[in-house]
Amino acid sequence: MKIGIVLYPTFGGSGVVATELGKALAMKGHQIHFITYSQPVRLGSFRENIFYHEVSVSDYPLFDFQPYETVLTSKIVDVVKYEKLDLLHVHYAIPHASAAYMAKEILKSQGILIPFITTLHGTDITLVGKDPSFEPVITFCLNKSDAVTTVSESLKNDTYAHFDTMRDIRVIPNFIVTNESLPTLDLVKRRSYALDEEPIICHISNFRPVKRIEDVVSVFAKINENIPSKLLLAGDGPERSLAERMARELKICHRVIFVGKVRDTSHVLELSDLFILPSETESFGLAALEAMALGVPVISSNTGGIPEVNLHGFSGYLSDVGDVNDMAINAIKILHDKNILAQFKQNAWEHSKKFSLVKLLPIYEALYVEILDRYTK
Ligand code: GMT
Repeated sequence: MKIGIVLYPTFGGSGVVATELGKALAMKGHQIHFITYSQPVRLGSFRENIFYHEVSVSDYPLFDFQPYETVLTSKIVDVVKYEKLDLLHVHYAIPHASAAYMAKEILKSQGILIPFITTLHGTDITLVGKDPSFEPVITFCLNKSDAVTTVSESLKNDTYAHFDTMRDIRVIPNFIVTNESLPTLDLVKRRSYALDEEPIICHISNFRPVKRIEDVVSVFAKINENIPSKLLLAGDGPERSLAERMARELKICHRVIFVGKVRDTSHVLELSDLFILPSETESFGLAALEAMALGVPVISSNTGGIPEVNLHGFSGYLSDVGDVNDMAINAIKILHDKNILAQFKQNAWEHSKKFSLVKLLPIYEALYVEILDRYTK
């Protein structure tokens, strides 16, 4: 199949999932055309069956706001027409679903039929999408998509709760490339961050308020009072200075290491003993799954789709949003005994296999075939 994937190219989970999906489909022989405004972070270099079409918006002085969605729509029309695409798969509703709908209508007027599938990732529904300034457009596009998928049951329920739609929504969970075994620890590298007896705790995100970075630092401070540890913070964003300020106030600066944006998060996860994800809302929690796939247990909030990923008492623990005491107690339960930690690491890795790419890729492919069949009959 020739598939156009419209995505955000940044470090966000939706872009990561869309890119990894495209790469995996290309490996299976499909021709993949990524359409977005800059090279997707996880795309890597030149690969067989993968093409990248950049949407560049010129800076016209009349506009205070450059019309990205219009330029994206024209680019989609162009790519579908000249690359002879069979199908579009757009990730994140805003503005990708409305651009795809518009492109579809333009192409229809020229005698070209193209279906589009919308995958909802979270904030496009739970935070941004339900804002009255987006809601009517999102509702319309959900109803007009040839198929809608969400990355968790929780997000599916949120979509029905916030939008006026009765349409069928399929849940296709996010996936990871699973590892055959737990990675072997690079002790030399680990020693540049922590003493052998100090657990390494980590958090990876875009440091937006929804991630509750303040809770990450509070939980870590409580753990550190009981078990001297190190905190690795990967990523960057608006709440980073809050985390730095808190670390200074709590006098734990020497224990907190900011590593900034990391292209390959496995480098941080491979050194870590525990991952903290205390988010306010999270449709899935791909970062937690990526941690589990490398044998890192997860201390998280119990919001949104996280309980579908992190199993309480097995791959980690879940607490109410903001309950930093409970999170710290749970973390200490895992970290205080080497055997318990080893068991949780094993469990996290085992459970991550439920989300292996090998299991989930055929579900996407089957959906593509089903939708295309409707267009050819
Ligand atoms: O979480 C983010 O800040 C990025 C965001 C995105 O839209 O790229 O992530 C969302 O999609 C991910 C991939 O499906 C999910 O794993 C995240 O849980 C979801 N984020 C939220 O719901 C806050």
